[in-house]
Amino acid sequence: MTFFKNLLQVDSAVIDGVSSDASDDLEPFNSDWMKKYRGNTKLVVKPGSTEEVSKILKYCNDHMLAVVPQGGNSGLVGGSVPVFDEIVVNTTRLNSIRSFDEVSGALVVDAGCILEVVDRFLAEKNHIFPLDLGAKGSCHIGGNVATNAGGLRLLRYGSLHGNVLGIEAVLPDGTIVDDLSKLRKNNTGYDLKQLFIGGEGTIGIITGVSILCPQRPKAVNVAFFGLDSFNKVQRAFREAKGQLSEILSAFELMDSQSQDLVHTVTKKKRPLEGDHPFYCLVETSGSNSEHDSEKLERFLENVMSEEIVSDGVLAQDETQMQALWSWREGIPECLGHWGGVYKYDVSIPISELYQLVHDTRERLSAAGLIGSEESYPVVDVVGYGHMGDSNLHLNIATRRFDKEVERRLEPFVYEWIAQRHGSISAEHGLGIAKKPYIGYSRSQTMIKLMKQIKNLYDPVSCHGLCSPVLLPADLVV
Ligand code: FAD
Ligand code: 2HG
Ligand code: ZN
Repeated sequence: MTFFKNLLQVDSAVIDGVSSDASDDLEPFNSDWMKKYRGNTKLVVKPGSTEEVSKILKYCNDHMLAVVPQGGNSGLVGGSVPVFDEIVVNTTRLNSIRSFDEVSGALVVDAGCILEVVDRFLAEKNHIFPLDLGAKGSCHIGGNVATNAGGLRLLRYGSLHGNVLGIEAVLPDGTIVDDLSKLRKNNTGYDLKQLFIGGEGTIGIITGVSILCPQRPKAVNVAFFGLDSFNKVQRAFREAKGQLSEILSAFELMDSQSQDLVHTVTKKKRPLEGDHPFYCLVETSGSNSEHDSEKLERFLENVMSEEIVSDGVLAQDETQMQALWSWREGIPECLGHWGGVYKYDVSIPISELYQLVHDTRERLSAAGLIGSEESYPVVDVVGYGHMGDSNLHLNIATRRFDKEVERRLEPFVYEWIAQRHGSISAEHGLGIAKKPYIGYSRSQTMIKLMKQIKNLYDPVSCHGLCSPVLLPADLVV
């Protein structure tokens, strides 16, 4: 602590917005949303400008101090937690909307702007942020870009790798990289901003983002339906792409277990009568309300008459739309109700997407780890996610984090995915949770290339804390 006090005295301008003493003040920065990872930071800095970020990183670089960037701290792989004793560089005070061009749709914001705040700003301008996710009320745009978050409408608006037009970032030695272009096309050499998108803070701190935002759709419609097999879910998805085509904006999957757990926690009235093994939420976004709802109604009639869908309901107004979405968006929060949740966020070829849930459930059942009584560690195994992106969220809701459960899950899940050439992280990143397992999804050559890039931008990081591959929580500068 004396050391940090000295640091404060060295250059108070550098560390404006510092918290360094009361451990209560530091608690939110030392724990994560899942309450799974613990940090040990004694110092949180909240720079108010790109220049301050630059001064902080230069200072830390010169004094060999480790830092970890932190946005809204909503990440699900522990990447924003100072698990050693890193200084937290929190982006909360970088919160200005810099500019918006209503003709091109190019928006420029500070990295610490909260996603929901930005989307509300855009709503007033009849535009929409091309990313939406359950943590929108707390996550920062910089964190979204650093994790290349996917979210609920990637199917429609595409990945941040395509939508981000430019980035301003600070390298570990304090160099400010100004690549805040607003151009859609710019083929002049390597597109280096892509390294920061999904880079999880390993090569620098993003301070500003320029991004292309589409016009807000005039008409949004939502349908929710029940199906009796995963085969039928796949058929419904094919039909949705064919029949709803350009207006399809989300196709989300939920299994009955996930819906049962949401029901147990929220006690809300279910959207459909009876039990169905699978549920899907389909959203359309277009420009003509009458045309779009007619199209969605026809689609629902069609898939029901073909017996692809067993039962379905269409939202009649905004309130009903939000109520239907809550059965999907509310899953992560409800699963945390019993204690800990083991989370796997995977890409698998779509035909085998749900088989992982069956196999995992069977494995934990065979080991006698699942049950309704308190003595069993596992409450249930559930599968849900972004069907439209072949992205499954396998979640194991537990009463407590448990070594025996963990031993049965890992490396089983990763081996299962590698056998099918899938990805062990579809959208949440590696963080500290998945970093040791990168080899299940990337070849040694790819890992070597990544290390070379990391070393190029951050050559002094290999001191003490550094481990052989990427370690997002160790932006040691
Ligand atoms: P943090 O959690 O603070 O940080 C995440 C990582 O980025 C860390 O490694 C951190 O060091 C780094 N980082 C943060 N800011 C910067 C910066 N300015 N520069 C460089 N590095 C930085 N993710 C999805 O992809 N899709 C979803 O649908 C989705 N839904 C979610 C729903 C819930 C309820 C929750 C809790 C999380 C969800 N997430 C989802 C996970 C999470 O990735 C996103 O919430 C979000 O992108 C993280 O942003 P953040 O500001 O909270 O970042
Ligand atoms: C979602 O799609 C998020 O709801 C969170 O990506 C998934 O908690 C999870 O596993
Ligand atoms: Zn997701």
